[in-house]
Amino acid sequence: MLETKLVERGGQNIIEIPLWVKEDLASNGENPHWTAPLTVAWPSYFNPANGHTYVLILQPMDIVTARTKAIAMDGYLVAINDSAENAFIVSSFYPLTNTLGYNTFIGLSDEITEGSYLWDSGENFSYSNWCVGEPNNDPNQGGEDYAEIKLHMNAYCIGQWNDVSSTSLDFALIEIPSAPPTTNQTNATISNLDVNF
Ligand SMILES: [Ca+2]
Ligand SMILES: [Ca+2]
Ligand SMILES: [Ca+2]
Repeated sequence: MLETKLVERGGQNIIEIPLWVKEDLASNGENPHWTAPLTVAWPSYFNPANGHTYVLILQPMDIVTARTKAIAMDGYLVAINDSAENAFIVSSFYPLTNTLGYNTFIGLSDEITEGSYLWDSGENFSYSNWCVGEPNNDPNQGGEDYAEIKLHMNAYCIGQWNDVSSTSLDFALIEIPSAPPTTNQTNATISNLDVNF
């Protein structure tokens, strides 16, 4: 069993999960070898503009795992619906992710029809904030159908989006279409994270 604990860091409530990234997960040259505990930010990130709660899981994972965790929390991988929401995400989470070497999945893909992007949330896809030259569906990666937001300090075009492949590992940002839960619900959500390596 993993022991999670709620800690305060920089005025934010953070769930700390005592896991360590295995070195073989850092095969990509831009990813550092971590030795620090992984953390999940919860429940501090309430966006008053839409009344939604955002949970960042600071654990490198593939897109299938990321989507599974979002659903387990009664949410979806974040749908960035306008420039204000994009700015909220960058200002809230870049300070947590910028030195950690991974970008962050958002809930946008063209896995059904190449070039036709859909939000996991089911919302209309109208706003976009792609990095210049993206999405490129990079053939060297066998195609790319899943979107990330660039939130690490060495990334080109920080705060903008890129498409990556199904084997890419990223952090996950989950949007929950409700206000932060009560303490009891928070405890339930911690168990729902079901983090395993
Ligand atoms: Ca949204
Ligand atoms: Ca694609
Ligand atoms: Ca790309």
